Amino acid sequence: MAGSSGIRCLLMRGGTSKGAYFLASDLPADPGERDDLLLRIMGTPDPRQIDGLGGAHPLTSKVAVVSPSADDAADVDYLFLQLGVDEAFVTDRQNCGNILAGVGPFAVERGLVRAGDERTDVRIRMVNSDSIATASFATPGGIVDYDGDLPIDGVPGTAGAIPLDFEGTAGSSTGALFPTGNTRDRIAGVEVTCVDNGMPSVLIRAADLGVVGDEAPAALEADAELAARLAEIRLAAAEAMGMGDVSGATVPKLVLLSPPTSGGVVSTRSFLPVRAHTSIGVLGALTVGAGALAPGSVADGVAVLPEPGTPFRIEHPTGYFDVDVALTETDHGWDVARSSALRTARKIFDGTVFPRPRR
Ligand code: NQM
Repeated sequence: MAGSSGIRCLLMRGGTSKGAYFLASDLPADPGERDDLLLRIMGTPDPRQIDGLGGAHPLTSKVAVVSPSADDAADVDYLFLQLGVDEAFVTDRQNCGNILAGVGPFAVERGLVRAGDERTDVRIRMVNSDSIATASFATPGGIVDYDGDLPIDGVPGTAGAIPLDFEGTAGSSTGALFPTGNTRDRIAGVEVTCVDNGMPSVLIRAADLGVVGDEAPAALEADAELAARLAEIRLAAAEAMGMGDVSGATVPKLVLLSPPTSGGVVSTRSFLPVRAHTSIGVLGALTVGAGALAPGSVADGVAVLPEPGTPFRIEHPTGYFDVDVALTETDHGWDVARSSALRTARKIFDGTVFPRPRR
């Protein structure tokens, strides 16, 4: 149990992110106590997170809390928690498809799911959005094998493929794929597409904000004028998406779109929402994919659409993200017919973590 005696923890790279994975039963049941403990484990608040596990970036200040599921449709429940780096917050208001990639292997490592002889499918209820994802990974002889030959951009080398299939991602945080009821709106003086295929996001043409869209994440982060404009658009767009006042929240995300330069459908620069993403999130990419496919969105004239029904690539600062997204038109507008992506994960460390003492 929690305390200065240490807590059982598995550190894992999930996709292009890194996080601490815990069994819910190893953490305090009270959310306030749990969050206080996690902040002390990660070394938050501190820009360097020098006294904890965090890696000084939102993409490496993440936590997965995993437990057996009471839902017949799932094997395990996965609660994702995003921690601040220099600010002391813990939020369950967003999901994370990168950290999701490690949840199935973690469930096997901890004995929550019995592995098959070759591969294992784990049905995961994503508690944050109350939707289901199925992850499949290699378990030769009943042991998780993280190795393999799949490269993913943003991670050096290769690892074993973990296909992720999502159900019910459309509107998972806002209630609708296009939460304003439109595929394009004019908000705070700029055209945007507000879309939520698992990650509520505001898509904006980079050119409309005076940038090219091929800048390095650090250069975009350093642009104070751009940051102020993005913050203004985000607050106004979130109101229009029914999300209320999102000051201090990590959603909705912002994504700048520009024409593809190397064979993808569209080029992206995403914001988390203040720090710039070094690649793109999983649900983030599936959300951009859904937005780009919708007729009339701000991607019109920017994106080069794929053959209908075929998987496609979203370009990001460190390469590509391959997604398989298809939309279907219903009586009440656009819905998502298919959402899946390929990731990898790697167990880095399994042991006992010692939280910084309370001050
Ligand atoms: O969109 C970062 C990440 C993410 C989220 C963020 C993610 C997703 O890359 O599914 O994976 O947008 O906060 O880890």
